[in-house]
Amino acid sequence: MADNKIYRASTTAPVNIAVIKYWGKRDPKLNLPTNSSLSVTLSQSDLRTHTTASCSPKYTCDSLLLNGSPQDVSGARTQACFRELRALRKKLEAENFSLPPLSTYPLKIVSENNFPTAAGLASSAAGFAALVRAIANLYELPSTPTELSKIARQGSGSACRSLFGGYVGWDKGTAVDGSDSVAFEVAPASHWPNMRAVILVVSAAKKGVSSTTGMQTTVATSSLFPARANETVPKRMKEMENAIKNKDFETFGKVTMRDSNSFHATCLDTEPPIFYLNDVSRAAIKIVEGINCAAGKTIAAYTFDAGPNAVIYYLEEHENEVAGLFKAMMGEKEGWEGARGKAVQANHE
Ligand code: 2P0
Repeated sequence: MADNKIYRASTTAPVNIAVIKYWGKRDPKLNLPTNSSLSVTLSQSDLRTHTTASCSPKYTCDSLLLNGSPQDVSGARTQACFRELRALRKKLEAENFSLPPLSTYPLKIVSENNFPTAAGLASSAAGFAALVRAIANLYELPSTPTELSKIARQGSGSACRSLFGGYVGWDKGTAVDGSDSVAFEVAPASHWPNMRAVILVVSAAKKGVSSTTGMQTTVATSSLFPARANETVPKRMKEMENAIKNKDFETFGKVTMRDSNSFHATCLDTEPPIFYLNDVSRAAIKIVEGINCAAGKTIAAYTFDAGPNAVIYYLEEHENEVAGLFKAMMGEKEGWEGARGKAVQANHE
């Protein structure tokens, strides 16, 4: 009898916010970066993508629905993820003839974000991580998060970091085929469980310059960029890994803020210049400086991705001085919404 079944698997993937930023590709096709990066995974109860992958001989073509809207799946990035995951499933099927030939069936992917898409909140990171893991679960692949990170990276670079919880590095690697450009766990969330993040959504609008286009232009035109990629970031990666291992917030915070500023400086140094920060973002920087000045040490650290939204890291014991103060000062200001996050272990199903 013909197989008319629908095979299905669901998963969630968290948002990650980099404290050492990925900006620049040495290979745009494979999404191989010019520098390593490091991020903190946010709580899935606050910010995450939920994805269901299904396949069936009844389906007529591959499809992807994001927040209820059909998406184009013909792009090279989505195709690369589908191709690599199907190849791994095909291998399993060749080793075990009793397995149904899922690799030959069209795929249907249904994803929902619980945060604004493409607003500088790493939606592509959680999106591709969830897509890859949902299909890997559907295909019952024995792959580790590191192995899957190589596939998710081809969907969107920062997605490789969303396959882990806690504190996550992405090694730029040196191999031309990208085989060593993978994500790795620096420390689980349980290592430093009092880390908190408050996200200040300045604008939920789609960003003006996409990360992919922006970073390509920066690599091609910025004179500051080579020093950032070759000298500044390698040194900061070591400092940041040590700060996390030692639970040294002072260093964690200082390096986070300096790296955000260095990334935005290379954006401004791009021809034509790229402006992701706005006046409200700069006001947030001033408030953090005020908080740290009043405390006499670094207890809050801002970072901004490819958009104006601020992510402020702090420790739970400074909730009132940091998140409380932000709420009091900015709560009334138009365009500001607080979304409280907590750095926790991602749920690997
Ligand atoms: C990061 N960003 O490390 C940096 C900081 C934005 C600023 O990773 O072209 O969407 O899909 O590989 O992953 C955004 O870049 O770019 C990003 P693609 P992606 O989080």
